[in-house]
Amino acid sequence: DTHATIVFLRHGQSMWNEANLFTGWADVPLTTLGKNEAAAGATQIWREGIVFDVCYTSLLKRAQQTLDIVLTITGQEHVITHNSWRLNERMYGALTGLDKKQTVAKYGEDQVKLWRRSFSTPPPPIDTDNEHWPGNDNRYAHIPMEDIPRSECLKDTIDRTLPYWQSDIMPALKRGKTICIAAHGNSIRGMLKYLDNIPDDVIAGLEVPTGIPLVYRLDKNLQPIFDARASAPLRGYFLADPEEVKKAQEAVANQSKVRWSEKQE
Ligand code: DG2
Repeated sequence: DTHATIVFLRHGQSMWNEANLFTGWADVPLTTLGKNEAAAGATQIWREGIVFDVCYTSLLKRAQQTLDIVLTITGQEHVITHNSWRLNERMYGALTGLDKKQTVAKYGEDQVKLWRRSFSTPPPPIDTDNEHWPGNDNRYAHIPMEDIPRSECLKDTIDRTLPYWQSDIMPALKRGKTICIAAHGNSIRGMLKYLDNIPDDVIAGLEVPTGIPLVYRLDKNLQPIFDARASAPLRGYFLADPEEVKKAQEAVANQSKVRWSEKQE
């Protein structure tokens, strides 16, 4: 029997996804395509008949816009939303704002893969005079300066996301609520790792597709109930057919792939 339900939703295409720039904590809006991806996800949530009790999102526009679109299209504008910096994307350090393919051209494919997908190698730290340094941004003024990251690997991201999971998300799940978490590739990875006990190297390579809702039904011990539609190693299921999920996952992985024709330029 389902005691509580979680819908994870990674935001759709942002302006910087479209431009193929490392984003992290840079606050860029969705593109029109990104809004449409959110709308498609919303339609799936509505079809599945999921009604939220409470929602969670990051302090970044692209996740907030995604959640707004979902709540509007499913007719649930009144649902309370909590925002936290702990659900933000991984802080991309000195790579923030750089072109993913140009970075490959400069540092090589292996190094960039390590920065993007290793569990514990953070990108180089950002300078505190960089315009993207979050320490100068008032939306983070309530966070002790020493907690504001200068760069984060997946492990660092998970370590800052999970305290929020314990303090703010778990209580709602214990009370049997249906919740939506609209967030980012790496903050969602952290929660999935925890829920499904996924090893470090496997979670680092797991691509979270954009805009496709991922549903977890939890039993009364808050353990995921295996669903026939689940895609391993996850016990949750995507609201899309497996082919579409696979394509969306490959698209994310390939953001730093330089095509042969581009190598010749
Ligand atoms: C991407 C993820 O985050 O990058 O920060 O550039 O999905 O929030 O726009 P998003 C970014 P990768 O981890 O896939 O390199």
